[in-house]
Amino acid sequence: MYTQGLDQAGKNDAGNKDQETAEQLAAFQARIDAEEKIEAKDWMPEAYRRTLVRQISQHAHSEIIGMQPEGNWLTRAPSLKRKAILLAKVQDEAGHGLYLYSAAETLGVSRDQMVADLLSGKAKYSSIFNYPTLSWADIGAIGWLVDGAAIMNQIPLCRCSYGPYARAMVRVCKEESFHQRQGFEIMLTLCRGTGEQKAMAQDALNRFWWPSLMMFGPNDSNSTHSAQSMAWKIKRFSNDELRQKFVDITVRQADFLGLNVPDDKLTFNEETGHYEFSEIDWQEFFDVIAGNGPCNSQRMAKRRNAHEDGAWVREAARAYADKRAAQAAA
Ligand code: BYC
Repeated sequence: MYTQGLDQAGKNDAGNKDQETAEQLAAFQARIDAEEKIEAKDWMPEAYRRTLVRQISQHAHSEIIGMQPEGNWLTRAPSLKRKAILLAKVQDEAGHGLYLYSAAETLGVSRDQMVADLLSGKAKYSSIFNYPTLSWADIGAIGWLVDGAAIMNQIPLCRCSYGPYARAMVRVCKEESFHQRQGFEIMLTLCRGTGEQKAMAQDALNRFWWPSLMMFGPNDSNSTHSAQSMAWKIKRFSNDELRQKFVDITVRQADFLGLNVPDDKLTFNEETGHYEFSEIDWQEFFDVIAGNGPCNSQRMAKRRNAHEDGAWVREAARAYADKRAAQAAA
């Protein structure tokens, strides 16, 4: 499975943009417009392939780095039950990452290359994971808001034009849905608890609200990839459309919890049926994705160490594969 994309690059010159003809591009777009799924061995424009490698690998990196803020609370979860649930959630995120690396590999990029791009800082991962988890309520806020935002963004990806990515998203979304509910349930428990617990939940909402809205990416007017990705049906909704859907749903959930969304200008517009909210601090967003958020260097240092610590596992797996290959050849 992993070598399909590599095979394909040689067969149809997908790696050589100059050889793409107008007919090929038109036929490809016609397939997209007809809602056909593009599969790993199909002809595709090089820019489509590169866009998918960028997005899917960054998505995978987000899942892997995203284990850190929650992993921070595994040893401090308030009960054995909470610990078991959190452990299962964090393991799910690892699974999503591996699933997504596999989907990206079908496009002819190796996992080693993707990991190297993450570790060198060339490839991005979601801005949200560069914020610290200071209290147990942050674990509730991550499940509720971060997984909630992730589902909003990922449900449409189940209909992405690239088959392997779309299919991977189906399972990922089911698990994210469980994650969102466990987060909301933590928040609900805290909000029905003591005054101190409710204040902890409010503080977590205050710190995670704006970074969660930033997860959807820059405003449509500043989104470099959206127009092309929507034409290719990789993205089905724009960044702003998904952000608005998220706000509309989540503000009502905050009301149910009895928490205040930290936005003085938040108002419900009866005519449009949508909440209007303040301008996002885009300077903060661009600082974070440039590597200057509160935890960027900590997250990357931990990831680099984990990668180095795992070198012996990769060596052992390679040695075993070589042994099996030699046995098969003999
Ligand atoms: N953070 O043209 P745009 C999870 C970058 S993990 C960082 O709008 P696009 C979970 C963007 O990459 C779920 N960078 O881009 C895990 C581009 O830069 P490059 C993560 C961002 O791709 C553990 C530039 O800004 N979800 O659920 O059309 C625990 C211009 O943006 C961000 C995914 O990865 C950001 N927030 O749209 C708990 C979903 N936003 O690449 C939970 C898959 C934008 O040119 N990805 N940038 O250097 C997508 O849907 C799209 O890639 C995005 C951005 C909507 C994120």
